Amino acid sequence: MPMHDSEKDEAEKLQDAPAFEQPLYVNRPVAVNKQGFLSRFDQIWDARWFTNDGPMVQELEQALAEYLGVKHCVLASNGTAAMGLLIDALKLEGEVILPAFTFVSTAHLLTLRKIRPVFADICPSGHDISVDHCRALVTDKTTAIIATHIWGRPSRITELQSICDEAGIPLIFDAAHAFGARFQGQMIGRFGRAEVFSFHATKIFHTFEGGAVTTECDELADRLRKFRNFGFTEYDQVDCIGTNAKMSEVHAAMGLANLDSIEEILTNSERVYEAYENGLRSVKGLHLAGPQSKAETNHYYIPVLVDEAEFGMGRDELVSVLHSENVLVRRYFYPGTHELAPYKTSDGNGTSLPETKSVSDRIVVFPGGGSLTVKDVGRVCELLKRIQSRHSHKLMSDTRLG
Ligand code: T4K
Repeated sequence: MPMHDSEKDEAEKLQDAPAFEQPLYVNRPVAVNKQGFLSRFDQIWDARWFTNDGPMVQELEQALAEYLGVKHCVLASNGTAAMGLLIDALKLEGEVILPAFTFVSTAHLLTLRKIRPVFADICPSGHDISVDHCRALVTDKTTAIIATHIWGRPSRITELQSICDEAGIPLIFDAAHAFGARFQGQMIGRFGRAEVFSFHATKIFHTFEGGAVTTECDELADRLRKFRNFGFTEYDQVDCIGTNAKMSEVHAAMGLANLDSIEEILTNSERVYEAYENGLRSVKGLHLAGPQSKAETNHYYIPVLVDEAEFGMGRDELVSVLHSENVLVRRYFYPGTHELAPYKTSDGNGTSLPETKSVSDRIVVFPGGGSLTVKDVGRVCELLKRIQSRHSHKLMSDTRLG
């Protein structure tokens, strides 16, 4: 089929300047309440109280506990430090089950503590940990399950809780993606023995760097607070081994400013998600991996599966074309953690996780959430259609030449 002039123009345009003058990043940090941050920064400056469980940290802990509807929120310097505190406070050992399709930080924390990470496969529908595989992996050495609420959507909480109850082990959630998400109408943060958030700059709610453990358990919260401050109980009393995982006042100030704007952030995120939902409907072969229930997601992530046969181009080629157009999509999470160098050679070696492999080979995460506009999304979806049509014309003319 010959190319029309207008299509030729488009094709040439695609080859010249990138479609977006400024890069579109995946999860570019939300920056909505500068004044709220600066006024708190002034207070910190005047009070000259910069860290060590200061007033802003205490205020943010209380505000977050209220917002999430949970008894305790223990802030930490980042999400990985928060998960480390929890693993130590619960005295985990032996084996811990976690999904391979997640960020690598938890596997590292376990391995550094000589705990064996046992990688479970995921459900093809939600990309969350497979309940059936978890059940099959529990042994008498298993001391916990750490499930990730992937893409800001709740895991299958009820089913996982019953496996843990039967085995007499704690259920922990990596809620790094899931601030603002809900399960059965209640905010994520109050489920399992504890949940762990990342408040990294790229998360929907952030404190520049930061994290938290949330729990209903008084004793666990006390232990976490001790562990995050070198084991100190009193001014000069240390009654256990601990570390430094404290959050500073400036980080807490950013959290308070963002919490003031959380409804606006969540609403924008939902608008952007819906714009992708509409726009991608007309792009054959790109499938937005939808949540189980739209009422339960925070809408912050735009995970898309590429069907090579339908779209006409494989995932990796699409990523590289989009990068050349300044749409800096990411292959989160590729490869599965069990296939990363440190785990390939350890006990993870040879583990076959077909769903993890299938999803991680096809997934591409688009810029979404906080910093994007609905108009940007429209332009991204138009660009995708142009890429698809240019590619199919190129294939046809190559075939003819061949
Ligand atoms: N569990 C899960 C499921 C997680 O996703 C994470 C972290 C954790 C646990 C651990 O929590 P933390 O210890 O991190 O609190 C990023 C983040 O560093 C990491 O926090 C995050 N997950 C992971 C998925 O992504 P990179 O290496 O991919 O980030 P980077 O620098 O490439 O940034 C991502 C995008 O954001 C880029 O497109 C650029 C843009 N960006 C980034 C920063 C930092 C900006 O525009 N401005 C910025 O300031 O790891």
